[in-house]
Amino acid sequence: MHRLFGRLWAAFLFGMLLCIPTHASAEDGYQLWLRYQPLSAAQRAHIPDSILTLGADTPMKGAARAELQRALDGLTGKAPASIDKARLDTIVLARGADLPAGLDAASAVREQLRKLGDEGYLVRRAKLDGVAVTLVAANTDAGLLYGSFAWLRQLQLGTRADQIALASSPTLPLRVLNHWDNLDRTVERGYAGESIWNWWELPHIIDPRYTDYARANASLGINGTVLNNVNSKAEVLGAPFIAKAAAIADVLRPYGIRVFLSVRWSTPLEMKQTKTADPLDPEVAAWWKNKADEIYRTIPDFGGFLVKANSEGQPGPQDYRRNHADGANMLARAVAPHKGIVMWRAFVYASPEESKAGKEHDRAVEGYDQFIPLDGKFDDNVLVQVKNGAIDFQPREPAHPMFGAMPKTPLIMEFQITKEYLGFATHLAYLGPMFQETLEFDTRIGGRKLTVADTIQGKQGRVGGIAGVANIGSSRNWSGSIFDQANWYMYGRMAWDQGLDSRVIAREWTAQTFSPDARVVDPVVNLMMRSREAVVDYMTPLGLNHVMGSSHHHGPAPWVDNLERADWNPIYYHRAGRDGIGFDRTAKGSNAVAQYAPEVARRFADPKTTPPELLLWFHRLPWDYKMPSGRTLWEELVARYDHGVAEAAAMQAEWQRMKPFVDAQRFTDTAQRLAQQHVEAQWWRDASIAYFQDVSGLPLPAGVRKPAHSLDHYKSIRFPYAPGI
Ligand code: BDP
Repeated sequence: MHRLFGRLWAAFLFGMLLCIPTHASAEDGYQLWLRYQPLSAAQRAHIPDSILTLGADTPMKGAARAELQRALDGLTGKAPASIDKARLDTIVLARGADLPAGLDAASAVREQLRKLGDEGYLVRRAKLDGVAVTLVAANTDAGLLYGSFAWLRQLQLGTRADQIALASSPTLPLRVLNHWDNLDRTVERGYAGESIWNWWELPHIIDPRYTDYARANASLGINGTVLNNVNSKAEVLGAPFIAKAAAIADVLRPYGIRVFLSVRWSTPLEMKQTKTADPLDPEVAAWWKNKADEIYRTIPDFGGFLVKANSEGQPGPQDYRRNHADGANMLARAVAPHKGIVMWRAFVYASPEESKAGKEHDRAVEGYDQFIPLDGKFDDNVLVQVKNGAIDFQPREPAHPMFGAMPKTPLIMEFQITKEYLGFATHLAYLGPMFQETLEFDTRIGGRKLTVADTIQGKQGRVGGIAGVANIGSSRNWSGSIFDQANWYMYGRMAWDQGLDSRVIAREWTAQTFSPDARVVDPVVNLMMRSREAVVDYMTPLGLNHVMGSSHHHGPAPWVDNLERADWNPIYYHRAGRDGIGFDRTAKGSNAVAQYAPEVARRFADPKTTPPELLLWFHRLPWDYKMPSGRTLWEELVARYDHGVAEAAAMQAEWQRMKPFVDAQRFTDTAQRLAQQHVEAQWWRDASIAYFQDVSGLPLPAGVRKPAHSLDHYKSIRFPYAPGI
């Protein structure tokens, strides 16, 4: 008892030094899910009064301690000054190597830590010098940080402090955010204000927001961030920008987050420091090697490069008749001596010889066609980053056929958290069910159950990672809307564990963001869980896709047929005419189905065994095709649009019932967005029905309401100042 008290006294004094008073702030969403509101008296009775970190002090342990202190201040509603000696309780943070002699459970803890890897943690009750404590144990400081956040999450969810027992480790080593942030602070597909990175003021002026960004990500276990847009610029690799990135890296490091950069393939050429960007040219390889050395001198734990090459007009190795492996490997060799990696994107949809003699081209097959032959040709530190679906972040896509098809190459799953194609930050669409749908997709590769999650976790080949295109900006609430924070949260939780259920994650987020009261959690979670399907129904039902307004992707535009490339036009995707609608990806059409394992290919090849949700993705069918519901395809399509609008109305009504439980600011902001979502859902429905009625020449099914305006009206609507372009 006395020894422990001595340790605590030292911890307490240290805590006093660190203690920064917190001010109760308005509920404007800035605190995200780390609100640390006072707990109920019953819960509070069991909460530790003090924090003890064992072993040598490090910035990461300091970060964990500061977070615990901040949280305990908030959760207990008091400063830590009043240690109640009669009911002394403490939270002890110790790495396996630092477990103290007086710990009763030491050998059991060591045993468990053996299974928890570099980033895992263990939280349990134990006795130290005979006194009950809460122990957070891990093999590394990062584990201690994650364990501290996990413990705080449980407290915020309403679990009593003395009943928390946790053991967890991440399923993937690489869990990153991709910022599509430009150097002028605009954000490609960003709907939450400017970039949080104030490039102009960096590296001299450090916005405290960078620390809060790091805290939020560390609370989820995100351990990497790509600072800039995949459509990158040569300047990113100039000395001034490297210094700016280094300043951000310094802030993120204590939170276990490594910094990466998106690089433009032609950088050395554009900087006029080489005569070519050919990856096989020794001068080019030497340039990249020197550049990597330069970066690592300022950012010793730099993560590596993310590359978008030969995609949407970006330069790449194919400009020199080299392939993606040639390009990726050259960069990989530059960062390999520093243990860096290259994340090479597979988002390509046009081959170099694309216009191969007028042959019908299916954008959906291109990534697979270009990359599968390269399996086994990439260096060990190259990971190929694949979007969740083969087209482009649509409200619903079947899983990309590349998952599982490259067993010798580690793949990174790329999800889009920012809602470019799902209503920006205006529409409430919780993406949890969508990400889960992809991760759980059974590839049947090898004729056995093999989910997409299994393929990136290395259950079939090499271990990969996960990336999320961030929805984070400088808007006060970070994500443009409160409910868009849930998508950031959900992404981070699923990045840690792909087996987590999206509903469970929604419950966690709601409890921490609003209140653990069941009168809030149950209805809000129900609203969230139906939201993405509502969006699918009013925007892209039955497997339709890519029918959004040109370039900004806001609103319906299924009629667009005049864009430069055929596969940028909505009419290319839906192929609607008098005789039917949909894209034939069976053997009679592009045969994209053949890219899946035989069992899956067979299922998708037959409209009868294709899930209705993906029907028009794989099949072109007559309007009077009989659906499982007994309706014709046309009737079903119209019914789905109507259902989507009804869902938007229901979501709006459900939120209204939350008024007594939610603070005015967040309630009103959300209510306004839901009202606008309902209006836009109606617009999507009306414009789409008006158009498909026009091309099909069919009358509206009986009892269906006519679109409010003429097709010409919908076609005339323009959005010259839509955000995110
Ligand atoms: C598309 C976006 C575009 C991105 C591209 C990509 O519209 O802004 O640059 O994806 O992922 O969906 O590279």
